[in-house]
Amino acid sequence: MRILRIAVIAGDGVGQEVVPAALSVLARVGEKFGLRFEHTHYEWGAEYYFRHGHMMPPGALDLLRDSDAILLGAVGHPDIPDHITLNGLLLPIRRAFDQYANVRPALLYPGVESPLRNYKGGEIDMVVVRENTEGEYAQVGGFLYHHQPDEVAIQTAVFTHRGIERVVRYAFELARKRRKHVTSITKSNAQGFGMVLWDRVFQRVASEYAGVETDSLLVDAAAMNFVRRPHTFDVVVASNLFGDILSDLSAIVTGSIGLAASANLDPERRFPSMFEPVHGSAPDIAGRGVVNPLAAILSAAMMLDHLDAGDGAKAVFDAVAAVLAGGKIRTADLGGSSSTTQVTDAVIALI
Ligand code: GGG
Repeated sequence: MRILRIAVIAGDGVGQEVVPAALSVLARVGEKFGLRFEHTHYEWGAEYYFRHGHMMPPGALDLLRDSDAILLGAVGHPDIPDHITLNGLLLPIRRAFDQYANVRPALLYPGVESPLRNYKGGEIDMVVVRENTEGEYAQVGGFLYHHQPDEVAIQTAVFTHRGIERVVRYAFELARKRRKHVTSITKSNAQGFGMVLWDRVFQRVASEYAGVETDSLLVDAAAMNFVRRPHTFDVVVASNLFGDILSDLSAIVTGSIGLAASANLDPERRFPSMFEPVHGSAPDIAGRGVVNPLAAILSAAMMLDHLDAGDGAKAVFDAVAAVLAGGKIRTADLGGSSSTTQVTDAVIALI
């Protein structure tokens, strides 16, 4: 029997509900496909911060290092500034394990209503590939005259040839397995250094992929076209900030951020990759048993896929698609009244 060692960080808010849901789906996949999951749970996040003054302990990254993958719920708490929760847990993990490709699929499932008129199931199917280790989230900068009236803050976006090239290349390789189209997003008319480098590297890598069509869009035009004609996008590659923003847009045009899964990948497999729903901790609905578990369940399916447990992954993707197509069992974000547990049980029953 194959053993998969999974580091589990449920984190904050609804993370405490969606991660158990994903783990119970994985348990069913394990039974059916002969996999044994060895979970190590790390109680890191906001509660840990209240007790210890940091989101995870010193040495945390070394604890994660030997796992096959990391499953994360959510980070964020109303009583802790968001830059502390994000920079104290999520971003250090992405950087330490060089998870440079953040892959965020957006599929309009049959049975799910898009807020966009005239779009039916299957008609929106794109993947946002977000650069995940540098760019605008590099955390390079500082304060001058901190907390004084004439305070100055400097935040530097870092774009490297290597960092751009590898994520763009990942996007092209992905496009080769899909509809063979890559759209690059920048704002190089206004951001005349880093994003000019991005455009140049994109053009050079594109020249190596003769069978893949390309577009380059400014981020403002891309935002418009995600709403106006989302069916025209296949693989979209963007910087850390733009990919973060656009993937919320791609999530909502396909029905709900409650369906948006993501993978933080080290495509070279030197380190564990991390899988997490795109949504945050949602403190407004946390603890009520109503959160949509499907983003976390689909993230777990992406994890199975990455770990070469493709049959298990397919079984989860198919079960989720069938539950959504059934049209009856769905949480409130999709217009239903089912609980987190009812949706999870429906997925498990179909595996
Ligand atoms: N699901 C993880 C989570 O809590 N995400 C919230 C968030 O703000 N993420 C920012 C990011 O993905 O960079």
